[in-house]
Amino acid sequence: MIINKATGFALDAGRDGGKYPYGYVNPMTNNDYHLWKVTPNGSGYQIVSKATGRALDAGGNTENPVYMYPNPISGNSYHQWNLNLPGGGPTTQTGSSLAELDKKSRLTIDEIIQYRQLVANLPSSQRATYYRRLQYKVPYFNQRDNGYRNIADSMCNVTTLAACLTFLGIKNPQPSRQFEDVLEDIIQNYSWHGTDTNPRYWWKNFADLARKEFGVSNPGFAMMQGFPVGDVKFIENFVKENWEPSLNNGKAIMTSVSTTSYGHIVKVIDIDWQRGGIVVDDPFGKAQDSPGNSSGKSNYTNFWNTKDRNPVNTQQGQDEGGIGNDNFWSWSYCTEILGATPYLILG
Ligand SMILES: [Ca+2]
Ligand SMILES: [Ca+2]
Repeated sequence: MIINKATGFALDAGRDGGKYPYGYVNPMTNNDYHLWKVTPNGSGYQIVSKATGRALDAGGNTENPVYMYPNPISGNSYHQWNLNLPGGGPTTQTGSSLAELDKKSRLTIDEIIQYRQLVANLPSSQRATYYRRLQYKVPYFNQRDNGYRNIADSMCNVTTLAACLTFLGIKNPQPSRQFEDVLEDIIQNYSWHGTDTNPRYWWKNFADLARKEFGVSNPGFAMMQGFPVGDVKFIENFVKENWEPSLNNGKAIMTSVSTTSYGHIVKVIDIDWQRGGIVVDDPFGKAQDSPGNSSGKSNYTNFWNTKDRNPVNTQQGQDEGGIGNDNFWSWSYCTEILGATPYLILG
């Protein structure tokens, strides 16, 4: 954006159907008329509107007003602007392009931030594809290797929250420690209610923590209604109406599941209509997608992450080893482990 120092207004490319620029009172990063592409042009820079593709033109030498020329012309001095900016003006872009980042199977936190910025600049119709792909590029978070090893098996909550925040491009404020251990410290300052017995078991705290500590917007947690086991149509409709639009918009989803007697929390990363089910990052291990689950049965026997992984201070952006990454759960299994369960959409 190009914002005037005196007025605080944004240079907007949209007056008279895009023929003239003007100052808009409220700069908006999601308004393409306020976004400009600045690229070298001869000894200066051309300044092109993202919304219209028109070039800022100085108007000639007959006191014509500055206006928007239909197309940028290389070498046209009326399209060349010298930018008197702090630090000497824009440099050529140092980051990677979206195509380069998209080739990588895993992204660091800085790359995730950059990826999301590049996707946000795409036309809205193109964003969903990339947001859905980004879900698979975010590192895997394992709760059983946490620094707080003695409570690690109760840390699906903060571990999944760390994974969700990382997907949203939120940096770990203490990079020398695992993000989930840092979140554990933070959440212990929150209170809880009812039978939850610890702040990390209280769903409201996940929503509040994300908002207050990291500025992540969310509507608060919601409850999925109960439904009969085996009602595949119900879960398909629920996912289609409630979760898939959020994934398409680049949001993160954490949900409670009854894969263990005391309940568990995973990150929903994809809806796979071809195979018929959802894909999750499960911080505990690889729950077996097999029928006959009940809230009293664990489907992890022999498929949990080991606890002997060293408590390395995993840098955000590195996979923590484990077998719960990108795990597929069929619709029929979903009907056994979802229902009357809380979930939270972040971002
Ligand atoms: Ca961990
Ligand atoms: Ca994953």
